[in-house]
Amino acid sequence: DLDADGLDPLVTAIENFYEVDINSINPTVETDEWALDVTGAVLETQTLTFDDLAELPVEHRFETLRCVGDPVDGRKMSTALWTGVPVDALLDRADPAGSRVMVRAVDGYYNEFPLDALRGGLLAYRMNGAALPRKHGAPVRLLVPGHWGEINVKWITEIEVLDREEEGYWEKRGWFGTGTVNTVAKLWTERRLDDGRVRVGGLAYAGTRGVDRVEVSTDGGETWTDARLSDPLPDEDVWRQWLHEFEPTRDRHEVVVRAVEADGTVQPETENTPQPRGASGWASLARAGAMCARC
Ligand SMILES: Nc1nc2c(c(=O)[nH]1)N[C@H]1C(S)=C(S)[C@@H](COP(=O)(O)O)O[C@H]1N2
Ligand SMILES: [Mo]
Repeated sequence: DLDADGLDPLVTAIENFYEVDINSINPTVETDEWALDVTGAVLETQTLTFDDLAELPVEHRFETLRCVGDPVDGRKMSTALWTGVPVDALLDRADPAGSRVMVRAVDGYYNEFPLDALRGGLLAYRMNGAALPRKHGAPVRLLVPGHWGEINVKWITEIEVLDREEEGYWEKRGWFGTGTVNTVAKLWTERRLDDGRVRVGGLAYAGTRGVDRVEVSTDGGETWTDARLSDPLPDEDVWRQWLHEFEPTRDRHEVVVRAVEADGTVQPETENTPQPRGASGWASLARAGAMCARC
C-alpha cells in the first residue's frame, strides 16, 4: 500500500466490499447441502460437493471486482484476496462441446458468457482469509478475471454448457455487462497537506490489461503529469493505487485523472453512462485551490 491518509487500501476490508444483489434478502446455503453441477453440452455431467472441492489444490488470488453499473467515480469496485479452486479441472472432466455457458445460482440469478472466459475462473470459498461471507456468495462463488462483476456468480449451483448464445439476467434487462471491464481511474481522495500542497489520489483498474500509468492534470486536461503508483499486486486482474501532490498556484484547479494501460492505450475521454456497457470518461474535481473547502 501507498501510505496516505484517506486513500483506500489495496485490499478492501470485507465490511467495505461493495455488494450487488438481485434480491433484498440473500440466500442461506448450508455448506454440506451445497453442490455444483456441470450439465448441458458436455460428454460427462459432473457434480461437485463442498467436500470434493475442499480436496482439490487451492489457489490464492488477489482480484478486483467492478459492477458494470458503477459510474466513473462510483464506489462499486473493490479488491479481495480470494481462495479457491480453478474451474478448469472440473471443465476438463466434463469435456464440454459448446462455446458458451449459462451459470445459475440459488437466488434465481443466471448469467451467460463465453466458455473461454470461464476457463480462467476460480471457484472461491474464502475471502481475505476468512470463510466466504453469505453476502458475497457463501459457500462458493465464481470469479472470472477481467470481466464485469455480473459474471462472478455468487451462490453458484450450476454451469450449463450451451451450444448457442442465450441472454442472462441483466442482458434481458438491457445491459451488456458480460464482457471485459472498461479502464478507469477513480479520484477518491483529496487532502490539504500541512505544507500547503494538495494531495489527490485513488485507485485505477484496467482488468487483465493492467494499469501501467495514471496521469493527473491540475489544469482541466491541458497538461498531464504521472502520478505515483503502488507496486503491482502479484496477480493479473487487480487495481493500483495512485497519488499526486501539487502546489495550488491559482484560485481554481480542475483536477482530472486518467489511466493508461500496459500497451499504452489511454482511458477514453468520451463520456458514457453506466448503462448499457459500463461508464466511460475521466474523473474530475474542480476546486478552488487556495480555499479548498474539503481539502
Ligand atoms: N447469484 C448472484 N450472483 C451475483 C449477483 C446476484 O445478484 N446474484 N450480482 C452480480 C453483480 S451485478 C455483481 S457486480 C457482483 C457483485 O459481487 P459482490 O456483491 O460480492 O461485490 O456479483 C454478481 N453475482
Ligand atoms: Mo454488477
